[in-house]
Amino acid sequence: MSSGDRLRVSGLVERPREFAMDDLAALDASQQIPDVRAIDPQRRGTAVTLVGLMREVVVDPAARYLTLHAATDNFHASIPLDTVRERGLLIYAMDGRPLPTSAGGPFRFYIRDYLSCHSGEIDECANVKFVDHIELSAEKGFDNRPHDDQAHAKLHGRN
Ligand SMILES: Nc1nc2c(c(=O)[nH]1)N[C@H]1C(S)=C(S)[C@@H](COP(=O)(O)O)O[C@H]1N2
Ligand SMILES: [Mo]
Repeated sequence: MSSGDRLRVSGLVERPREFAMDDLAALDASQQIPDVRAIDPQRRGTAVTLVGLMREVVVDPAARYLTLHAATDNFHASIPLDTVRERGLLIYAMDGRPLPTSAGGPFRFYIRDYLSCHSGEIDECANVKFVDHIELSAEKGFDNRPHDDQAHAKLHGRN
């Protein structure tokens, strides 16, 4: 995974760029969540807020959707920006090291207070693991989240 250690942010932004773990760690302390257990006791890792990340790229006001791409397993979710702007986090490290694949690393999206699977646009399924690219757009982007229990079971062998 040569590009797997960087997260690209592109689309309707003034300053498209790539972020390595260190770039995210260098973002303002006010946007850091040193230990996500403070938000969800079941999760581990260090996160930066979506607000902090979006500030770096300067989002175009015309952007209405945020699409999370995981090329590794071809999983994609496109969600209305307004609904996640204040609730989205990007988990990017664990114990000062890159977030392991077993935890969805190197970059994992996480929505505070997410809804249960396929119950809405910002459900648990939108907590995309192995995110390598975040794209901002005016229209809804590509999304292949499972739509129902059957598709979900097929994907995960559960639920
Ligand atoms: N890259 C990627 N991210 C993904 C998935 C996936 O298959 N691939 N599954 C999604 C779904 S359907 C759910 S419910 C959650 C499960 O997160 P967990 O494995 O941490 O419980 O991850 C989401 N993120
Ligand atoms: Mo899911």
